[in-house]
Amino acid sequence: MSRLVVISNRVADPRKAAAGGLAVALGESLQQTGGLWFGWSGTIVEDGPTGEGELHKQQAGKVTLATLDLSREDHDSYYLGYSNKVLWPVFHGRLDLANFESNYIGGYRRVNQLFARKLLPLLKDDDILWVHDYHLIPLAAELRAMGCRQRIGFFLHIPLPPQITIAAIPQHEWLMRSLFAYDLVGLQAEQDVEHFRRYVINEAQGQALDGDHFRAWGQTLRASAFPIGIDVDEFNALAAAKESRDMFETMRREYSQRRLLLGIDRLDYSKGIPQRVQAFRELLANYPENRRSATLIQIASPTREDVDAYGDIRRELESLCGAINGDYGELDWMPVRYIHRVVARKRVPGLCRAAAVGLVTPLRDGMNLVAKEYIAAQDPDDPGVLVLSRFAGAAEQLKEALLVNPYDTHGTAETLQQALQMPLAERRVRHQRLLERVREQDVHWWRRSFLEALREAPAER
Ligand code: ADQ
Repeated sequence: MSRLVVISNRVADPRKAAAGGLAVALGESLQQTGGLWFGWSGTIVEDGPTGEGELHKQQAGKVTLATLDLSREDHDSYYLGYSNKVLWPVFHGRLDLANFESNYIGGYRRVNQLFARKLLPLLKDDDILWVHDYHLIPLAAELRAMGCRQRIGFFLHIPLPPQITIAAIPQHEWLMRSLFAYDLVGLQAEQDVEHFRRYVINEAQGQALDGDHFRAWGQTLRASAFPIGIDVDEFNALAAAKESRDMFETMRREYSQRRLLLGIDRLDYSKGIPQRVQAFRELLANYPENRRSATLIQIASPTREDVDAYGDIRRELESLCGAINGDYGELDWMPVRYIHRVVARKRVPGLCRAAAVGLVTPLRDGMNLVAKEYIAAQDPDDPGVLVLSRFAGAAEQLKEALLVNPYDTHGTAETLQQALQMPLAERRVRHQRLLERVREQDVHWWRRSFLEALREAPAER
């Protein structure tokens, strides 16, 4: 079997449980093939030269971890700049938050070239390469320019927006053309594939062929949806462990007379957290029976704080939660508990299980794994209800959730009330169907189907 080489912005040691589902899932294939995982080391060299970085190698069982330092200038233009101030907002439909400063693209190209140059000598002829996410879109094109002929697949973890939104990126043609250096492009949802198809036909004047194959710029590739899942067994093992059971008991005790609604997210503007809190406010206003009896716990972990838009969303959320607690709170009841921190992964299943309603209401999301974790964590005999944004990739699979438009505050509030009122029999039926889907299309299924498709993809080189 060919050796698997994974390339992503960050590298995790797959043997460490804290690394989470993706690292564990990729780790399994990497272990089987004695693979290589390549990426940024996390180290920034303050006055380092641009386009250069020291390579570190470390053995993690059978897996080699190869990581590269980045200079401050490269990091800021490639990661903070082009990746997180251009690609992230545009791909999530937030053109208003994009900053098309011209020096970002230089850093993005330079770091992709640096990755290619340092990776190439580590490759064997029959390796199979799997590149992850928006930081590294042009990596295959850079590798090909240096003579790399191995099979290379790409998976985009975030949504691919409609053609006219992509076209707002000054370098969109270069970016989309560079995707055609891959043999397989994996997207989260069918809707993303549809956006890809429209771009190829209308913007690139290419063709859609049979079986998700596309031809443009003289190259053919396959682009299909491979919805990412969670590691259900790993999650269940966490749920059964002491930390999680303790968490569940504590929450049940603390909120014995109250219903919990729960949101767990990175504090990202794509996650729709202020809109969710507004909907909760409207629930309290329109259905006063929920006052004193419902509590929203919103856990939002700090993320990308070097980017201005993230400071803005934090302030907005703080003031909103403060206002609701001021307006509706009682001496013995706070409507919203907002916690700006990470919850230990070991406790997440217990917390999810204690919540009567799971709120996953992003304005836009590639997939959203919290939705799947919430389902996996429920007691099948008395499950909670998932309220899910129709704009999360997960909505294509999780049709039995209560789907909402997070921009519609009134509609979302009505759905929250419906969730809180849902009879046990209906909750059970919906949960059972959702759980089947989460189990069938778990992270191992995702990895296997992507790698199988990559091995079979048309490789013309
Ligand atoms: P993210 O945007 O990070 O991922 P998501 O899919 O929800 O979003 O995954 C987040 C993970 O981190 C989950 O396992 C969740 O439990 C955990 N997490 C989030 N906030 C936390 C907190 N405050 N405390 C503890 N744990 C927290 C990107 C894309 C998604 C896509 C994934 C995987 O944006 O759309 O689903 O990659 O492809």
